[in-house]
Amino acid sequence: MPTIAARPYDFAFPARGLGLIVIDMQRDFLEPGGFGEALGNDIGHLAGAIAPARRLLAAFRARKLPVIHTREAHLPDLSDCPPAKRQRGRGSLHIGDAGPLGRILVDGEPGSAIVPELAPLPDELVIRKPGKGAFHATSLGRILPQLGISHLVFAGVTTEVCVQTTMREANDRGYECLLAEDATASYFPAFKLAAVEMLVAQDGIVGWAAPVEAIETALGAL
Ligand code: C5J
Repeated sequence: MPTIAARPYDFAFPARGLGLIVIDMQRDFLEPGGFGEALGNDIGHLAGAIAPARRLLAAFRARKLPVIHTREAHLPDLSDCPPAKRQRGRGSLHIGDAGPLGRILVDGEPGSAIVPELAPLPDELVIRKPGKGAFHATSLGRILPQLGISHLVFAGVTTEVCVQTTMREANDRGYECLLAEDATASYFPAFKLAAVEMLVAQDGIVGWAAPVEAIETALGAL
């Protein structure tokens, strides 16, 4: 089996069982006026993940390996947004309120779109999700077996919220998971570092981590 040089040890994968999942690289999290900024975060911490995520997309597309994008966005009537989620926070803007990028975290609004640098290709799956984890209330759990995916590479934002939650969900469902360390980011750099360490601790209790360059090298050798 091919391998990716990773922590805590090399990540072995079947050449046709590997998929990429890019979590929530949306304007609402990365751009001014969106959900992330409404919560009081410094969005500048996320920009550095865009270029590495773009390289990952190029590597998977070049090998014709499956790519899945997720978007955290609610139905316009907010029927899939639990009151606890909508009411959380003490800022003036909440989910569903009108902001500079349209209604915050609502499907179809400008802020819910994926940033243009990472725009999905027409044949790539885009999963809208109402929760932090991408398996909750979505079709992802049915789609992965249909695509023959057993091993997943993760990228996206934020590391310790939606990326980590989804990676843990996938791990519990039997998928082998690798986090592309430089293609993920957090509003809190210390949380990113801690999340990566806790995922790979205990000999990979949740999975593996590797730089994009190591993933590019492995895919380039297929
Ligand atoms: C958050 C996410 N942080 N995509 N969502 O609310 O991580």
